[in-house]
Amino acid sequence: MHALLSSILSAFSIPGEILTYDTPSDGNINKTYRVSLRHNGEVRRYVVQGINQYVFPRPDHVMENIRLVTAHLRKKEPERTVLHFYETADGALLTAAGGEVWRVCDLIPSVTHSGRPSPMAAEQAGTAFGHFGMLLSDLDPKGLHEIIPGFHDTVSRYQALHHAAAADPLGRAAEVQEELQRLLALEEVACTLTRLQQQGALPLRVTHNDTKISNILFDPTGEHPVAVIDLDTVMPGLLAHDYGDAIRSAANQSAAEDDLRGARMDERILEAFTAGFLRETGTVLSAMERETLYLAPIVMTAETAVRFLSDYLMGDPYFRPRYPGHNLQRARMQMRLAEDLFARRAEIAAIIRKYLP
Ligand code: GN1
Ligand code: MG
Repeated sequence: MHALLSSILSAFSIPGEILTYDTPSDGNINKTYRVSLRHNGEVRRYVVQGINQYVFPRPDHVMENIRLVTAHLRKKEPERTVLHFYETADGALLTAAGGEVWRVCDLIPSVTHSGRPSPMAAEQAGTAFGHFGMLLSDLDPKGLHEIIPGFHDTVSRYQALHHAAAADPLGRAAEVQEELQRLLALEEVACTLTRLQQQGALPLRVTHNDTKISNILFDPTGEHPVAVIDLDTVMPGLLAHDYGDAIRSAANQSAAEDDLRGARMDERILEAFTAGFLRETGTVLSAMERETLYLAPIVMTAETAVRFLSDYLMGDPYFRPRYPGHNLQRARMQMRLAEDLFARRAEIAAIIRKYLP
């Protein structure tokens, strides 16, 4: 690995001798290495990432979107930290080595919340993701590639689950009948936002699409966001998805996506995140967006359950499992959380109303 990392770094004209490297990522998709280099007596740190080409068949499109979005963010707020990717000698943001496609960016000294954030950190996270969406609200989504077609098309995600259960290539369907039935019970409500968007009632915007709380870097105190990361899925989408996915990942009792004990909404985190998010985006939202936002946490959590369960049925081709049955466990947790969010939708709607300007 040492030699591979070295050759990647030199393709990006980054000089120095590798001191250490490790793999920090709790991501399910890309391969990530943190690398320390010494150059002229100084230590510099970088993130080297191998892009998962099963998930991202066009890494060049991923990087074009990232270039566009980071340039827009930098132009609007030059003083703020934005991910910075290196270019090869011929101006490319990617290099191929060892059968993979790689990119390199500066490592931003920071901590992430992979567990539950404090309410204060959750409010800050809401502000960070909300601010991100607000700054991008004047960027035309037509200028961006659709990186993963139908990424948050909940209707197609449900169709894929029906197909996976019918095809049942590994004979796993019998064991997940209960999960299938319970997810089916949520199908209609979970598909509401996609249907409204298809009818033209909800606007497409430039959105992040993967607003897990761990995709915000905080300063070492863990309270102040420094940067929004994981821009791979920045593309046209619904702002509601960004709100909903953050609530899914942060406002529960455990935040580990496979921990069943966490499958209950934490109303303090819901409120804190919502306050921050709506302070930034409240004035941008259309009347229909305001009215339907309360559905977003249910939609995103049910959709994530559907994706994990489909993947389990198909033999885990997409989400890297860390133990056998991991994707089923993830699906169960997300399904239960979605049920809790659905049962408590009036509570969510009331909190949103409280913070809408
Ligand atoms: C994936 O990139 P990563 O590992 O943080 C996935 C998200 C899911 C998430 C669930 C491109 O996120 O959509 O919500 O796993 N990203 C992609 O943990 O599919
Ligand atoms: Mg991601």
